[in-house]
Amino acid sequence: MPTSSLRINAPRLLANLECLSRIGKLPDGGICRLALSDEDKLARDQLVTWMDESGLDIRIDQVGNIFGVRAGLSNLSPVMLGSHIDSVIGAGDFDGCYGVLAALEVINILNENGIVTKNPIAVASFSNEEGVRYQPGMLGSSVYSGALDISNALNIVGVDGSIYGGELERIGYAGKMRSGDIRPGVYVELHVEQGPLLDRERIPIGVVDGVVGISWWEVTVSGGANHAGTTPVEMRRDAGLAAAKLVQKTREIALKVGGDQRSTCGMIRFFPNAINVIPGKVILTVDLRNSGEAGLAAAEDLLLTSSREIEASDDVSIAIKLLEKVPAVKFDKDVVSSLEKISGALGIRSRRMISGAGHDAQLMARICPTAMIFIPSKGGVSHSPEEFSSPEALTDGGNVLLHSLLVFAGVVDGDQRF
Ligand code: HGY
Ligand code: MN
Ligand code: MN
Repeated sequence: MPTSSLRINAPRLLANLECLSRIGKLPDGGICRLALSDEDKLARDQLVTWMDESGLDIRIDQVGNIFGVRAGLSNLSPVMLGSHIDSVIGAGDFDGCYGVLAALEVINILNENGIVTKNPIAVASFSNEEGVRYQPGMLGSSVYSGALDISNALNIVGVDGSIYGGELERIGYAGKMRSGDIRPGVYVELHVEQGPLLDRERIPIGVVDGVVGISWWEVTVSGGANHAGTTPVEMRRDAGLAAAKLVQKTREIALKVGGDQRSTCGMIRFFPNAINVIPGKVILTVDLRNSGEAGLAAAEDLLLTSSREIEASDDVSIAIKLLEKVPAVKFDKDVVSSLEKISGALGIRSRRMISGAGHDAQLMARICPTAMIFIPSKGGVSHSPEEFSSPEALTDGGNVLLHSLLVFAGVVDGDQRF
């Protein structure tokens, strides 16, 4: 069969996505497969089984990234396709998993058609991309790309008090391969958009040429625990009220900085968290994002000044700790234009866009030419059980990934060979 008429086996991809989505399924819908949890282990085991069945050489690195490698005719730099399979709490079926399983589907098509690529291929599943249990997020790709030191990573304490390295040993994924040893010539990540743009504009493919900058903060508000009934207002040092004011302020920061500035308080914990005790302490998180470094810096400054104002007005103290800082990236223009051309050659309309969500590609861009392919998310919803992409969209994205691989791995003539 001429390579131009190759297409993925959509029913197989959809079945594998459905199978993986059953691991960590919550009773009320949604998935909870936090990094290095028992559910993550089960999903990893399933992925490794599929990789083995597809004839891939499985390698696991010191931080728990999983790679399935397929030899090429040469030992040129491999083409790497991947994403992540860990999830947030109440996740949808496709965030991360789609990119990993579509890459595996590409391998199956090559196998079934007896195609040996010029470049080797590596399918990657990066560890702890979401960062819900262990901050920072994109931990596996950060270590892989040299942005985070392996010993620091292994000693990270999770929100549940567990230690990253200890949990990695417990689930049996503390690999021996030095992180970063497979040096890709190009990295392409297929992902659901997780935003409203493609769905709203009815465009099947997004060619992603950049990702926003992200900073994550842990804010500790300390006041004074006291009796809910006997303590007059003027005597209160209410950490709960002060925290509520800060949550309001973070929304005002996004509006004040404007543009594509985003700010979110996703986690908040009251201490002692008792109905009749004025909270003495509150720990909350702030997630700031902006496609421009100046905008992100302005938002961070406003977070600081807002905290100082609330300290004064509410007689509390506020400590702010940086949990993660990932700069905005622009992807490789040759890879971007190749993806556009490939989508066009398949007769699938595309548009360029940047990503408001963080991705492993954001780190891989530090070490090799990188870009991403998006498909529409219905209603732009993600990080929710309502996340949905149609079988047609999932198939389109898989076919663009398949033909991108054929070009980048030297099987067919295309724009760029790596
Ligand atoms: O937070 C993010 O943007 C990604 O889903 N990890
Ligand atoms: Mn993701
Ligand atoms: Mn996500």
